[in-house]
Amino acid sequence: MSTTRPFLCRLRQDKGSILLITFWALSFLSFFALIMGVTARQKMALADRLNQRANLRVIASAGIEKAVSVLKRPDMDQETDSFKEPWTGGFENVNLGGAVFNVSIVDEERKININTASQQLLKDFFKAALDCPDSDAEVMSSSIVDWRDEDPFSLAQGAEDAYYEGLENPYECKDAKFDVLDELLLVRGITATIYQDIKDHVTLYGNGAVNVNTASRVVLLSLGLDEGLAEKIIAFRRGEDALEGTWDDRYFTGVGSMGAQLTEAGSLEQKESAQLSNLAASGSAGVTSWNFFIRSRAGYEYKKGFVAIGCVFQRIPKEAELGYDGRLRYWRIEHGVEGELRSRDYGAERKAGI
Ligand SMILES: [Ca+2]
Ligand SMILES: [Ca+2]
Ligand SMILES: [Ca+2]
Repeated sequence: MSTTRPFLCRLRQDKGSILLITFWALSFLSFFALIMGVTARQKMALADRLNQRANLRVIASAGIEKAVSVLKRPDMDQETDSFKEPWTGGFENVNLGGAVFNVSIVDEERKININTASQQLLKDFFKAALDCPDSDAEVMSSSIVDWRDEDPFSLAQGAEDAYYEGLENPYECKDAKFDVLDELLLVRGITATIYQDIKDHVTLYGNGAVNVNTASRVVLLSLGLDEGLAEKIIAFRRGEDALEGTWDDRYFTGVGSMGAQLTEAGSLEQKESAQLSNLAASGSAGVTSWNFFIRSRAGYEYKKGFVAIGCVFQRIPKEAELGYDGRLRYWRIEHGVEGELRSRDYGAERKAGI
């Protein structure tokens, strides 16, 4: 008896220890499996998202390709560019690979080129776009000129190193042309709010001649035309149905013939005729567009993510035949979910931005 009892006790203790170890081992394995499961699910979700993004990127690129092929079509009049051309309006809700893409195309020549515009043109632009006091327009336009000119001498209301180096967070005046539109935010007098108000009317592309066939009311006013004449130009372009981008739209065949075309379509006052003569003499207007901002946005109908590509395409007429070649001058990719931009990558000529 005395030898059997301790043996039985030891056996019971060993069994208890084995059970305890087994219990802990099972618990650990279950926990490990749970962690593995969660990690695997996260990895699968990430892979799915990356896969989706890669697909959307290809689909958004297809939208850019489609826009470029339209812009290179050989059946377009190379002497004029207007809203009558097939690129106008872009493309809406194109289905591809289970997703949808939307493309907008805007010619850059409808805008004011901040690298080439004179101080007076910039001043008139600020007054037209912002309805601001003359003194504010003077400061912003002079400061843009000082920002891009190579000299260190400030215009009366402009700004060079002395101004920028006196700021709380000092920096130097660039003394070179704008590489990206965002640089405007560094120029004296241009706040984030003002930048938002003007960014769709300004460009870095083209030779500075604004296309009167596509320019907005604000840009037409900046060119020294009065409100009444700007309205007449827009009404002429829209045609009988008063809508832009429809079959009955009209266009100007040259800046010098605007007066005659407007007179034929209605009436033109003497002072308006004088404004058009000044415009033709200034060389700041034209009837053609060569640079186009294309934005292609792809997304799935029932999923939130999107990929958007923005680029500037410059078309170049072919030498021996009709139609165009071209080059991409700027490329930007954005991806995110609805209402929230997650990231932004740059490619192509990153410097020449919008
Ligand atoms: Ca300067
Ligand atoms: Ca200067
Ligand atoms: Ca129309």
